[in-house]
Amino acid sequence: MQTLTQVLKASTTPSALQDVLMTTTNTCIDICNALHKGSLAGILGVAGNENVQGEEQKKLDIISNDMLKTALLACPEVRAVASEEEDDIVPANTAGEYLIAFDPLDGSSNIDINAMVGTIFSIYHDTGSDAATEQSFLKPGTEQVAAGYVLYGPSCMLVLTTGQGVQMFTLDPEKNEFIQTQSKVEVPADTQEFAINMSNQRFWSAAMQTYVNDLVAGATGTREKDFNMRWVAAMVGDVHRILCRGGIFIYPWDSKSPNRAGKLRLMYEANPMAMLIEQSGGKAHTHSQRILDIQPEGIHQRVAVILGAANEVDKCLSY
Ligand code: FBP
Repeated sequence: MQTLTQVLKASTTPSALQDVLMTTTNTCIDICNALHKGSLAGILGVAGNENVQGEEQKKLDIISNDMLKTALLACPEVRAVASEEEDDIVPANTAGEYLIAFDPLDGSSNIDINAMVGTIFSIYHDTGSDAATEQSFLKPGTEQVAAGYVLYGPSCMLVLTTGQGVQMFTLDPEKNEFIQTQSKVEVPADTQEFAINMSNQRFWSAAMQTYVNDLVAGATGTREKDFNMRWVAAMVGDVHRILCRGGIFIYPWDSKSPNRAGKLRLMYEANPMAMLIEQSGGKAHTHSQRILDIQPEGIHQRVAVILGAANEVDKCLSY
């Protein structure tokens, strides 16, 4: 079985991008080892302040953010970083060619209950003689040159695309290296499993309520087949299940969210997951457009997300 380094070396991925990917994934291995210590290292619980999203930050949100920021700013190929936990972009090496946007710890509400969390990243190519600015990052998701996540679960896994399909790697804790465990990931076009936070139902559009009611009605309703439901409360966990066995994941806009934008972040969550899903044969949309076609207006923009099995996404959008 090949290591991540060997897989990248054998690929057409530019060596500078390989360096950015190795810096990111090696730092995720350090985050994984920190997570395993949990309360023994006093890293659980809240940090006592809010991030730019208006959310209470967990200590591990800040620890993982600082670990990634420090490593990436020291990487000569990195031009700038943007993080869900940072108010503004952080310029790095002007001569660098890559911008990286990341969610250092997705699924923060799962940290203190020892449930699945992850790190999500999205990389763009960008050059210029001046330092990068927020404007440099406002590129549609179609321009991503790489995207992935590291899932901190029973085993630590990396799921990665550089635009030639999706591969999965599992961390060998003895060697502290990611080993390729799946070379071609495919999402079945149809499914009988959906993921949505049902407690928000009364705030959804009438169309979304009807769509989900028809799923729940199952074989007794218009869908004529039963559906199962799952909700990990960490997008990285729900998307991983879909890449492993199919399904549909929905975080719709709801009347709770300002200007009906949905909860999830375009740059740090929706775009990288959309690239992984599409590279695995699935689809990823908001209520009205393909996520990867969205022209971002700001680095902390939120969007609605409907992704997974291609035919089921089409079915949902038909409502
Ligand atoms: P962060 O933890 O990075 O803020 O991500 C948001 C998130 O936790 C997603 O991972 C997950 O899909 C969703 O929010 C869960 O939302 P809810 O708390 O409504 O179930």
